[in-house]
Amino acid sequence: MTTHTHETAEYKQLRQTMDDIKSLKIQGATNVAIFGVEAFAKHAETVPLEDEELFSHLESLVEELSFVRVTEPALRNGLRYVMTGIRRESKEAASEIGRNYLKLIDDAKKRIFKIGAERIQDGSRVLTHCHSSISVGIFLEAAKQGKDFDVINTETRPLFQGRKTARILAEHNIRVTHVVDSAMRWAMNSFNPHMIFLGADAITVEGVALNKIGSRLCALASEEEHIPLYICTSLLKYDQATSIGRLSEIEMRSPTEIWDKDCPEGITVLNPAFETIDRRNISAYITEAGLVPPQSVHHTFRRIYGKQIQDFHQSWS
Ligand code: RUB
Repeated sequence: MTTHTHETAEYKQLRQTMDDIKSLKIQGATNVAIFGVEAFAKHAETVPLEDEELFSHLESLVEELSFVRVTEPALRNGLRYVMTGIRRESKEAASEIGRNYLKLIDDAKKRIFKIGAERIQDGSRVLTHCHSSISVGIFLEAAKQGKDFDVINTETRPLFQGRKTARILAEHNIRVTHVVDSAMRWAMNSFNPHMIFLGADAITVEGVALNKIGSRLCALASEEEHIPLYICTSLLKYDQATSIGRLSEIEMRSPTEIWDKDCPEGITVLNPAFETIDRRNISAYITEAGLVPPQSVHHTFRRIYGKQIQDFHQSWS
């Protein structure tokens, strides 16, 4: 009996992963990349197709998966990495190639946690927004090193990802103060945090970061209160398409996440998921390559990953 492309367990798992990314069961740019690349690579290895049929099937899946959440270049870079690897080697090597990308992410995370933790001292107070696994990883590393500090975090409407951050910190005995998003500037003024740590979903060629809605307000308030703001992220989130002039897209999510059943007729509810943080407001990126100023992100990305991740310029021309 012939197995069809859509019947394998790996294909079903890939579809499930896409649903979980869309619904935010898998949340945060790093996890989106990890789970997306893993499921794609396993499917690529087992799909019962060869040659042209194989590549056209995989390319269409790359297109679909890349835009399940539009503001996620770490996933797109990972899919590009796997496709390049398959073309160079064979589809039989796909899972291993996928694991190599996950290792890049994992190595980057470990380095960022250590480098970021250097910034935290006894008595430090840090403000964060939303749930960034990278920012949280830095806090946990600093706590592991025995540093005594506290964190202020926002609840992050409409889906309350900030509660996840607060829960994890509390579970690790890190003092955390939780406020509503609109109290962000009030919290800066009242508690004088020494610095702000935000994650990133995407980084553009100009060194602009894209992160959860509210991040730009946070950056503007940090300017008013003179608080340094760091973006804690792997350079794998660099959006290569921005270097040929494309704009990084901002995902619009369903209005029902904000106001569902009892929303009266005649009201337009908008739910942008992310916004840009001007590079002017970014003191530095805390990355696997160390602290990187916004204007150096593009060159640092190419220096570190240029050989491993197919250059966007090549694939585009
Ligand atoms: C999460 C968010 C996070 C970044 C970075 O948005 O904006 O700050 O994704 O996360 P969402 P990480 O909840 O819509 O996915 O540091 O884990 O990569």
